[in-house]
Amino acid sequence: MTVAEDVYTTRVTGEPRVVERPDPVFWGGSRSAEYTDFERRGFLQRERVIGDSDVSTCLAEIDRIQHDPALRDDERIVREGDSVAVRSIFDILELSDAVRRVVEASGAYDLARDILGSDVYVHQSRLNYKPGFQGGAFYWHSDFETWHAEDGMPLPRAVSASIALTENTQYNGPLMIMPGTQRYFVQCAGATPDDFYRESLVTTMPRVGVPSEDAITDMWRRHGIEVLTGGAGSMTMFDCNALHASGGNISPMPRANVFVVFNSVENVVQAPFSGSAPRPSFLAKRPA
Ligand code: 6CS
Ligand code: FE
Repeated sequence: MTVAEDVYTTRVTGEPRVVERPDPVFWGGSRSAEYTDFERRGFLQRERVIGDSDVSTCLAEIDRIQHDPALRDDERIVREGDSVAVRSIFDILELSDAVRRVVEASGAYDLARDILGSDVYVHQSRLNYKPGFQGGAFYWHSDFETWHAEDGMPLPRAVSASIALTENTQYNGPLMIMPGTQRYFVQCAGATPDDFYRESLVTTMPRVGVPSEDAITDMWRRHGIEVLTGGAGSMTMFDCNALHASGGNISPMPRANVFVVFNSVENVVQAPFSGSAPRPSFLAKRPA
């Protein structure tokens, strides 16, 4: 695909537009009721994909990594902008064999293969950790908009599995999705600054790569917002282009979720479509 033919042009200088997505949401063959529902809403949820002992194993690994002096200044450990509290741990599947094994046993890989209609590889893995009282928000965005512009992901043929390690309640910063927005590509305005990830991963509301308030309001009016609660061990699988966000967490209860992004092997990342330099491998795995 050349930039000239790029349907998913974004980081525009003029007025951003909303374009209908020409590509499928469900790329697989036979559709179960669950997959038909995923195609319509842009996400699906499953309870208890991992058991209590696996949840405990993963939480212990998060604690180990957070307190490992050898990782204290590692750029994969992203801290909140206004404190030393950990916001995200990237490359969680590389940093923890235990977490990797738990995710491999969760059913997420097979589910991603079914939805994407091909074999898959991990584009990015992370733990988003919203500690009690200090968990920061993530403003409304489409992951695919970033992965297309800054990582060179050609088409929206990727999904994210979010596996809850703590209960996700209404009050501790759960994922919120605008169901159906996966079918529209919301262009964003503004050129991508150099090394933008150093800012975008930390700040609640990045200055580039987020839709306008008008676009978000329009999408909210047409699609509403669903708050994705679930017990520890539950999983949400959502489309890479669904508009989503999460509020801050000022409750005493932490919200810790493992996110694994599966990309189709037929959708391997190329040169970033916004012309910026490729991001580090902990954000976007590149073919060897
Ligand atoms: O830039 C990224 O890849 C990350 N940023 C957000 C807000 N969601 C996806 C991903 O973790
Ligand atoms: Fe996101």
